[in-house]
Amino acid sequence: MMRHAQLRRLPAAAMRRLGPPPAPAAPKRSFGVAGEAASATGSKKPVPLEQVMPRDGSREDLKLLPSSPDCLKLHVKSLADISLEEAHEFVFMMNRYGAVVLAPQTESDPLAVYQTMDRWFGRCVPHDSMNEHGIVEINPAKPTSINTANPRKEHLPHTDDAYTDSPAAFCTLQCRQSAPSGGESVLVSGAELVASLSNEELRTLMQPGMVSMARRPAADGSWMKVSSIPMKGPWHRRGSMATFRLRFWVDKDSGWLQVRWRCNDGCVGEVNPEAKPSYEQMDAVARHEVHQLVVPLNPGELLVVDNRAIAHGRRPYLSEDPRIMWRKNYVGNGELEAQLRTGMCAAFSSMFEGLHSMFDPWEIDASKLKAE
Ligand SMILES: O=C(O)CCC(=O)C(=O)O
Ligand SMILES: [Fe+2]
Repeated sequence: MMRHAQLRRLPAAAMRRLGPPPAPAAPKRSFGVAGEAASATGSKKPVPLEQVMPRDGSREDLKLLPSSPDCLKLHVKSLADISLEEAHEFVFMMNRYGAVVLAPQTESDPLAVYQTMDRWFGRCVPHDSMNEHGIVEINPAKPTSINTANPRKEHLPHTDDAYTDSPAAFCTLQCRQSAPSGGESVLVSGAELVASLSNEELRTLMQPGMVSMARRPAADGSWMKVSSIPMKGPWHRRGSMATFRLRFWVDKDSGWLQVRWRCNDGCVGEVNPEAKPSYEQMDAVARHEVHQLVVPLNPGELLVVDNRAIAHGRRPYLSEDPRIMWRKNYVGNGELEAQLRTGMCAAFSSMFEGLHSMFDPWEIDASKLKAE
């Protein structure tokens, strides 16, 4: 069984794929003397997290996108019938990069692909616009949100389900029709966002009620009421919005740091003034080309993304071009559960100390919440 198969490293293939380290970060800020965690008086100084999340390949467990989209491509004979070798390669690449483009050599039934995906990733995460197969069609002719409605506007980097209490572990995007004028997928490593902060800023962002957001279906652009979005655990309700503190969290079972991200794209409501500078800093990083990996997809190719390590989006394209993507998201409780680790990296560093206590689940007493 795949579940019990050991993850085998493939050094030669790995070396081929690693490529040069990503380009240096764009906006640089100063947090005081680098490496200095405490002053002479004992008061702690903010520590830049780029020190604990080096993006030069020196930290093996840190998921980082490669510098070329070719490195993400895994050629397989058929998506419906993947070999054990191909599955091993897929696991290796996912754990290294947090994203893989599965490129089939033979065109198979586009629905047959989901036999493999369902087996690998388990239960599908429901969406209000999904069809009977759990697939959401991304097509501006029948848009699902304000962000998919307008091709001429880029869909800014985000992680899916960022306004729910348990975002999908894996997103799959199958290209059915690509736009000649653009519409490429855009990926950003969550590590780039975190590395632009100090440990103090990260702590602030993890406080309750820092950012409010909700889904905005395309029909009228109205905010989708939080009552129709699954909410429990570390959430508050403010009017029709969810306000949350867990822009980042540590998975209690794996101890890995996970990201939840949305650029300020119209689905974000209020940002607490305390969190504003760090949110804006990360927003600038996510929008900056130097941190974005542009991934063109051909019809039949399928992009798989670790939704807790990598943000995804889409480049603009001309409205007259047809473009169709199929999105299906997963909980991650399938055959590959034991081999794939979601999240950016292990959070064992002392920089993250004290943050675990914030992840103890607590239930909101719904009767005490007043919908405005
Ligand atoms: O259009 C795309 O490629 C991405 C769409 C997307 O990210 C979404 O609907 O959540
Ligand atoms: Fe998305």
